[in-house]
Amino acid sequence: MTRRGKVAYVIVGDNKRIEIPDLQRVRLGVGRLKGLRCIHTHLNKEPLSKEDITDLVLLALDLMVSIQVDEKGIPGPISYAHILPKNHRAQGWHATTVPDIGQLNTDFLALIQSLEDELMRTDGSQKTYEKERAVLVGVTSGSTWRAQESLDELQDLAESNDLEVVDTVVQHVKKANPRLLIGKGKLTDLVLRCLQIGSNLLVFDKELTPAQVKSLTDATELKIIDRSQLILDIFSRRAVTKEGKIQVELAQLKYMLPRLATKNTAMSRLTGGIGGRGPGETKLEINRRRVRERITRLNRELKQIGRQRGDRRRLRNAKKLPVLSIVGYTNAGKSTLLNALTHSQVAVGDRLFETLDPSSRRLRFPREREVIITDTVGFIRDLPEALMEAFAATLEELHDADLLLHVVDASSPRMEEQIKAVETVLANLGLRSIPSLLVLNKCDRLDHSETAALTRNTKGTTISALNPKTFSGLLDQIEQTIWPHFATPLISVENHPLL
Ligand SMILES: Nc1nc2c(ncn2[C@@H]2O[C@H](COP(=O)(O)OP(=O)(O)OP(=O)(O)O)[C@@H](O)[C@H]2O)c(=O)[nH]1
Ligand SMILES: [Mg+2]
Repeated sequence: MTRRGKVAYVIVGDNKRIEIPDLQRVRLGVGRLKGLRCIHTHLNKEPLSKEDITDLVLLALDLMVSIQVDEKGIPGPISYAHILPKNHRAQGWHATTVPDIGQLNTDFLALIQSLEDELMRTDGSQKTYEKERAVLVGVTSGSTWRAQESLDELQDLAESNDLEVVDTVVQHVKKANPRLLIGKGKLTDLVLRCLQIGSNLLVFDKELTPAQVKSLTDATELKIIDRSQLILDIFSRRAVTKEGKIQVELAQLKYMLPRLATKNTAMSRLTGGIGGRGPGETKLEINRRRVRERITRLNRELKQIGRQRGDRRRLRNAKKLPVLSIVGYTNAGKSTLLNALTHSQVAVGDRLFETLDPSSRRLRFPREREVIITDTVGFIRDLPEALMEAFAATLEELHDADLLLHVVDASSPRMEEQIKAVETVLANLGLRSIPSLLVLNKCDRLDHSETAALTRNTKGTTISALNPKTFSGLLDQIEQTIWPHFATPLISVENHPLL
């Protein structure tokens, strides 16, 4: 029954169960309830069951009401439950039973109104949130510590995508539930938490199968996305050039294709991306055939652009200038280093995936020597496959490099893992045979002993991209690798022509 008192659905079940149909898919605002009460009969002389409460929460119903009916069909005690704005005694809902209908004198409209008011007010008094509020969920059968660390990175990703992270949760599962990933009980807790803290977006720190996204979306009133979709969303916000935009749309379509359910009730919520960005709801409400056609067309366009880029590349190679490519984990400081070395203004930002489009600059060394230095898109562990494919052509250029500068954020607590992730990507791209230098950046954030220990353990060169005075060791190494037969004596920083 709707909040206005109209009957919305009539559902018939038996004495064991009733099946609630797919309720009309209206997207709920933050802190909003569905505007529906489920009123049903219980034939077994029991008040509300556990399943009733689960449905109340998962479907964000205004009320769940059960009327006990005896053998003769005479209605008896009535129970009703609603969600609570905050957990009282570890229980996020409240149930009441009255002996008969004559004693049911609650003003339900006022009750629901005050409930919604409070749900929207839980974290202060503002009613509209500026950013979309997300709850991040790590699911693990292993160590909590690892899952937490991985969630830290997911938080960076979410914040880079302008989301406000309102809670992070690690869920332990003995064995992943193939349908919902986590058990229904845990899912109910999560949904309740979201309702209470005003979030309608769950971000899973894991790639969900198309079936899982669908069943999670169907089972709850929340928007469900996974890490890959979050990364794709960031890329779609950052793409600037035509090539970048095509690459990202291609990756999004490839990611979506297996997720285009044939009976797609959840589709529009699934594909809207965060805040309805991404390829756009209308654009994606097209069927698979059209998606495939578009993929083919984009691939063709990409090839065309690739050919032009190939021409430029050949021109550059014809000049026989050595090529130096900066690679590394996202946010390591690659663009900052390129800017500092070449006095240029590639955009730099303290968020993940600032740079998507490669850029090249000239870098002059003493004795009339020059190299081309290129900045590339940052890497990340478990990069979605669709993105890797879409960016293959851009990354292809790395094969031209004579030397790779692997820039590392030495101040990151996840440094080692990040180095490994980059090495894995390089290996997958078949680039391990190109000489590479490990550049330990952001050393201004470390103290002397930490820097010394790092240099010893990793054999890398320490720098701070913010301070060109720290570059002399790095420049020496570059020279010695690129022109080994020219080995110049160490040039002091003061009169180094580059600095
Ligand atoms: N303290 C400190 N911060 C740095 C240093 N180098 C870069 N940063 C900062 O780190 C952030 C990321 O720098 P970027 O140069 O955009 O990093 P990137 O590797 O190009 O990142 P993506 O393009 O996103 O992959 C910026 O806020 C920089 O100012 C450094 O040596 N020390
Ligand atoms: Mg960059």
